[in-house]
Amino acid sequence: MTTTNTPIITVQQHILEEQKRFPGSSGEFSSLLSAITMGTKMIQAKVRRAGLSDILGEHGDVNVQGEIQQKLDVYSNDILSHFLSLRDSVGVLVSEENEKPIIVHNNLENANYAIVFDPLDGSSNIDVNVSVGTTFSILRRPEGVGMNDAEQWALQPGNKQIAAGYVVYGSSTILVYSVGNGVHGFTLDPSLGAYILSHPNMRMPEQGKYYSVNEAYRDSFPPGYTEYIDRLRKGFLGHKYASRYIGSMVADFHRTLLKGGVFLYPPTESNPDGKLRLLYEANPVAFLAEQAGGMALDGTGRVLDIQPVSIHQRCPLVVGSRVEMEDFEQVMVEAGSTPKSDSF
Ligand code: P6P
Repeated sequence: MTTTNTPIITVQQHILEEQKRFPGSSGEFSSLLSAITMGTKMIQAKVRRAGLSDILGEHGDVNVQGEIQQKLDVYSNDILSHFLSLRDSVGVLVSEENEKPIIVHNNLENANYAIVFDPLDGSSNIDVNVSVGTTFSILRRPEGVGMNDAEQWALQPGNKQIAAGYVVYGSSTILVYSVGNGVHGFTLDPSLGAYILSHPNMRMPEQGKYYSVNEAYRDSFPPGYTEYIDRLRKGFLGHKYASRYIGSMVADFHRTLLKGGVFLYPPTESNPDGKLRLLYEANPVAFLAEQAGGMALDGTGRVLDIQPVSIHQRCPLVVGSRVEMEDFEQVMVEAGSTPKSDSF
């Protein structure tokens, strides 16, 4: 008899249960996810001590994005790459921090997965103690594609993801993931060093009260976006909205998943294709949003249907509750930005 009526379920136990949904899988899937859980536990330990171990400040190098790397970026990338490379089932790694894909096992026949990840999203917020996060997406090697074409392992539309998730390093450390069977959240208990199921079967509210966008760029948003944001500011469909913007996509999405509403990163003058990366930012959250009953659009259609052409390509992202998202879609159709579709 435990001291509580609520079963204590670790993420490892949960993954094993989910694993049963993949007939014939030999535990490689749970091994993959355990690499991510182990890596993020070590990342969070550094994040929690960032102010104490002179790890703050810039690493000095510049990453493929042209951004000055923070030391935690580098550490997080090294840690996740290390643990994932230990898994025989991993063939290719694609990280925001690496210009090219990393070929992990080019001679193992069961190296059939590509893991796409952003080791530390929101890193510009590290030095001011604002929540940051790790995102990941798991793809199966496309039929007939070998190691000599590593990019093709990752250049698949988001609807091909077999799993995706994130870890948000906030007031607590929470892992959220889905293997296509709903969305589940686990809170790290630092005293146990274990992720414990805290948010089973997460559902995004049908409608929320927050909208989330960097309004400083408002004047450069394409037609439709400002009209939509004005509708949110004035309130529609019966209630007023409040604005929340953290500036870390994982944290802004996590709030949207829990409370509903909408998060937007539209095209801007400096980022005409949007700032967020399709493969390891938009796709994972779009997968989770849809699994939780929400929607994710890029202003012209469904994010998960975008066929990627380069591993670091950007895309606009509007993600949130069904009510707000259907309204967004309608506004964009009227603005001529979105082709009329009957799929929503
Ligand atoms: P802006 C963080 O640097 C990030 O990549 C996302 O996590 C976040 O949503 C976005 O950039 C914030 O960008 O232009 O509003 O500062």
